[in-house]
Amino acid sequence: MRRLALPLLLALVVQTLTVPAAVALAGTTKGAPPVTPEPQQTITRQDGFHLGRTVGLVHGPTTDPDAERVVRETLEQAGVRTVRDQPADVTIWLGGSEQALRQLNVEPAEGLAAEGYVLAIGGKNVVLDGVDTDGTYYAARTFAQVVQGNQVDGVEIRDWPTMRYRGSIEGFYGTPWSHADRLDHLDYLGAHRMNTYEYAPKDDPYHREQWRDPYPADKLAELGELIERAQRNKVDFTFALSPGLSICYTSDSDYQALIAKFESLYALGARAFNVPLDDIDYNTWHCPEDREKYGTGGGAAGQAQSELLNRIQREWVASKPDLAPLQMVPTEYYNVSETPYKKALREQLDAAVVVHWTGIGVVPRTITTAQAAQAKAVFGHDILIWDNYPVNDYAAGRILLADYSGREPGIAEHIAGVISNPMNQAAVSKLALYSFAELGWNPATYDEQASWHRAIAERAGGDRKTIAALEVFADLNTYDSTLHPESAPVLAARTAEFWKTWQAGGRDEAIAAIKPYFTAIENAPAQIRQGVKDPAFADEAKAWLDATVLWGQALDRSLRLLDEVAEGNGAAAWTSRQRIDALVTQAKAIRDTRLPHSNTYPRIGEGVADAFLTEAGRVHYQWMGIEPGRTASSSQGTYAENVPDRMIDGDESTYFWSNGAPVTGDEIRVDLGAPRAIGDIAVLMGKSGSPEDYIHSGALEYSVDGSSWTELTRATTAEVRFTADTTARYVRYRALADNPSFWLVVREFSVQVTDGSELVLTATGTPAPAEGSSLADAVDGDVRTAYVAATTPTTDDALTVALSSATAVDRITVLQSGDATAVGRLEVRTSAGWQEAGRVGAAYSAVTLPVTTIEAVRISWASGAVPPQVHEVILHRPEN
Ligand code: LTM
Repeated sequence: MRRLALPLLLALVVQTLTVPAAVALAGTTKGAPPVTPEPQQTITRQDGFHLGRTVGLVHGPTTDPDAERVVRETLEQAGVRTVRDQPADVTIWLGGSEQALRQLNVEPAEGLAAEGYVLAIGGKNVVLDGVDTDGTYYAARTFAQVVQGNQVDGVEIRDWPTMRYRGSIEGFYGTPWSHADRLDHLDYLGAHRMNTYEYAPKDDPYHREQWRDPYPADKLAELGELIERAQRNKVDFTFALSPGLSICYTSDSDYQALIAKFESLYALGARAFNVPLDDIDYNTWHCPEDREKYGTGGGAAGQAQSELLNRIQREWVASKPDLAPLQMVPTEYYNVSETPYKKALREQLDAAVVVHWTGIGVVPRTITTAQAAQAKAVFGHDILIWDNYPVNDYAAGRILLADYSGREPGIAEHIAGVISNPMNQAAVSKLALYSFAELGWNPATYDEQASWHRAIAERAGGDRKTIAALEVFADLNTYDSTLHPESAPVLAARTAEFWKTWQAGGRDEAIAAIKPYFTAIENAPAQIRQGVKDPAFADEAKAWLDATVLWGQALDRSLRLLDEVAEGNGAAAWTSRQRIDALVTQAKAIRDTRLPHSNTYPRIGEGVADAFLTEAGRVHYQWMGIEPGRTASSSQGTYAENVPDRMIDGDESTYFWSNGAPVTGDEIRVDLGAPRAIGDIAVLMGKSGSPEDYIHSGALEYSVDGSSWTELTRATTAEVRFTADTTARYVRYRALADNPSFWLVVREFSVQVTDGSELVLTATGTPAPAEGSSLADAVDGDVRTAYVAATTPTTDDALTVALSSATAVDRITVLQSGDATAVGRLEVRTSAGWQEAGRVGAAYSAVTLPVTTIEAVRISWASGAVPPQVHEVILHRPEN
C-alpha cells in the first residue's frame, strides 16, 4: 500500500480497505449515497466547505474536457452560478496542482495505476488529480458523488481500478439493444467508472451472418455516434466481428473483407477490436483449402484461428499505434480442460491477443480464483471474463434481478477483467451492471449482497418505498437455473411459513401474516413505475410488472378462497376460484416485445407463486371431494412451454423438456395423489431430433411419504420399463451422474394403478362439445378446463358420467361457468336404475344425498338459451 501524507493538525480517520464506503464517509457525508465503485482509500478531513455561488476552475497537466463537463454539470446542480477560469475563494484544480496538493498536504496521483486519481477536498480547494486524463475524469465522477447540495466535506480519496477491463459485452442472442439503449448504457458505464463496451450482438446480421458485408450508411452513422458517446465516457468502444460461421481461413479475400470492416470502424474512431469465434462448429470447414491445409480436429481449428488472428494482430493492429491489443473469443470458451485446440492457441496465438473465457460452464454458478488461474495457464494468454450474467437469452420469459454472486475476488490476480453479457433489456440490466462495476474496480471490498442493495437503492433514487417495491419485485425474478437456482426465495420462505401455521390450525394467523406481502406484490409495480427515475426501466419491464399485479391479485384472492372454504361457502369459493384462474390466464397471455421473450409469458416467482395457488386449490378440491389426481414435476426448469404435466398427458407426441443438462440428483417425479397399489411403470425419454436427451444413468425409485425412497431398478437407456408390485404415492427417476451435456426430454412417465382405488370417471353425451373442448374436461379433476357444448341443449340432451366401479357417494357438485349457466335435472344410477337426485341451474350446484352406491350420474338438460359449460362434476365420497 502507498504511504499516505497525513495533514498535520487535522484529525484524520484512515479507512482500511475492508470498510465499505458508506461507512468510510459516514459522519462527514450524512445521508449521502455511498461513492460507487468504492474507492481504494478514503481519508475523511475536517475542513469541508460550501461551494458558494462562484468558483474558480483552473486546469492542470492531466485536465480533460469530459472531466470538465462533469465538473461543470455538478457545480450547476450544486447551485454554483459563476465559474471563473482563475483561482477564486473556492477553487477547483482540474487535472492536478502541485501547489494546491502541497497546501492540503496530500500526495499527488503520480505513480498510481493507469486510470487512478486523487480527489482532495479541503481548505476551499478541490483538487482532481488524475494519473492520466481518464483518472481526472474518474476524479470528476467521484466529485459528482460527494457533493451534497452546495456542501462538500473534507476528504482525500486515492483511487485506482484493480481490473484493466470493466464493463459489458452486448453479446446475446435475440433482439439487440436499440440505438437509444446503447447511448444510455455508455453513459451508465462512464458514470460507474467502467471502461469497456463490446459491440457483439449475435443477431446484428452485419456482426455475424453477413460479416463480410459493409454496414449500410445509416447503421454506420449510428456506430459513429456510439463511438463518440463512448469516448465522452472514457469507454473503449470495442467492435467485434464474428466470421466463424462461414470464413475460409486460408482465403486472402476473406481476410481483406474482415480488415475492411475493421477499417470502417477505425475511421469512425474505434480503437479496440475483437474476433469472437464462439458458438461455431470448429469441425466444419467452409472451403476445401482449409481442410487440405489444416486437417481435422480441435488442434487444426486452433491453428487456423491463430493464423488468422496473428495476421490481424501483426499486420493491422501493430501497424496502428493507437490500437488496443486484439481480443478473441475461443470456440472452447467454457472450460479449462487441456485439449488440442487450447494447446494450439496457447502455443501459436500471438502473445498480445486477449482471450475471453466464460468460467467453467457457459453460465457458471461460481468462478473461483483457482479456476481463473487454470484458465490463464491453459490458454496461455491474458484472460478477460465474458460473464454470462444477467444475460437472459437462454431463459425466455425471465428477467434476472438477483445479486451478481459467486465470483471470488481473488480472480483479479489472474485475469485482466470482467465484463457482463447483459439482458435483452438494457435499462433493467443496470441492476447487475452496478455490481460488475464494483467487482471490477475494487474486488477486495466486493460484497454481493451489499452491492445488490446499493444497486436497488440507486435505481430507486434512494426512495424508501421504491426500494421496498423493487426488492419485492426482484425476489420474483431471481431464478436463472445456475447462479440463482432458487425461485423467489423470500416469497418461498413466507409461503412455507404460511402452510406450517395453516396446518397447525392457525388459519387466521397464517392469513394475517402473509396478506401484507401479497398486497406488496400487487402494489409493487405501481410504486416502481412512479419511483424508479429511469423511465426505460418500467418500459422494458412492462410485461413483468403487468404480470406481477395479476399474480399479486391472484395470491390475494387465494386467501379469500381459503377463508370461504373454511366457512363452507362453496358458491363463493367457486367464484373466487374462477377469478384466480382468470387472473393467471391473463398473466400468462402477456408478452414482452423482444425475442426470445416474445415467444412466451413472463415468469413471476415461478414454482412458488403458482405452487401457492395450486396448494390453495388443493384445499378447495379436497373440501369439494375432488380426489387429488396425478401430478408430474421435475427438479429442473422447463424449456419453453414443455411443462412437466406433458409427461402424464397420455400423449407421446408431447413431452417435458428441461432447460439444461440434468446433473446428479436431478429427477422427474409422478405423484399419484395418495398411496396406491402400482404395477407397470414406463419412463419414455428422448425424441426424434434429440434422441440423446435422456438421463444417461438413473435410478427408478418409489416412496409412500416422499421422504424415504426404495430403488426399483437402475438404467442407462432412453426408455426404462419396470413392473412393480408395491404401494406408492410417488415414483421418480433420478440421475445418478451428471449428463454428458444433453438435456432431458420425457415423452411419457406412466405408472399403472392396479387396485382400482383410482376412481375413473368417463363422460359421454350431447350436445357435442365445441371445438377445443371435450366431454372429458367435465371429469378431468381440473376445474380450469370445461366441457363447452357447441349448441344450446334440447330436452333430449344429457351429460352422463360413468364410474369405473360402483362407489358410495353422499354429495354431487356441478360447477358451471359463472357467465353461462344451463339448467338440468340431476339423476344417479344405482343397481335399481336411474333416480332423480336434484337440480342444477347455478354456477355452483351441490346436491346432497343419503350415502348411495352409484354407477353413473346424468344431467338431463332442459332446453335453454345457453350452451352448457361444465367445469367439473364432482362426486364426494363419504370417507373423504
Ligand atoms: O457465452 C458465449 C461466449 N457465447 C454465447 C452468448 O452469446 C450467449 O448470450 C450466452 C447465453 O446464452 N451463451 C453463449 O454461449
